[in-house]
Amino acid sequence: MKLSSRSRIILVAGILASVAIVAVALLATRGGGDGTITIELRDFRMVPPLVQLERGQEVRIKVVNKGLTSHDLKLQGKSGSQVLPPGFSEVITIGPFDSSLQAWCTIEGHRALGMEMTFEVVEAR
Ligand SMILES: [Cu+2]
Repeated sequence: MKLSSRSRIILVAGILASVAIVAVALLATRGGGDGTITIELRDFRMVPPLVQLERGQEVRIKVVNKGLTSHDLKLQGKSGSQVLPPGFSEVITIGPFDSSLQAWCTIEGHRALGMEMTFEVVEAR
C-alpha cells in the first residue's frame, strides 16, 4: 500500500501524539479527588516511578505486589505498607506532605536494584 505524503504526515503525527500521551502517563500519575492511586511493586521497580500530590492532600494508595518475591513500599524507608508476598495488596493512606519525598522497598538490596519512587508535592490547582 502506498500512502500519499499527506496521509503519511497525518499517520506520523498520530503516532507521535500517542507516544507522547503514553510517555506522560508512564512518568507521572497525579493524585486527585477521591481516586485511589495504584502503585505496582515489580521485580525490581515501581510503577509509576513518580506520583504528584497537591500540597496538603491526603491520598489513598493501593500497593500491589506484581513481583515474584516479597516487597514493601515505605515512605523514606519508614511508614507505609507491610511486606507483601507476591500477589498481595494493601491500601494505605499517605499525606499530607509539605515537600516531595522518596519511597522505596526496604527488603535488603531492592532499593539499589531500582525499587524506589518519588511523591512530588505540587501546588494546588
Ligand atoms: Cu522489594
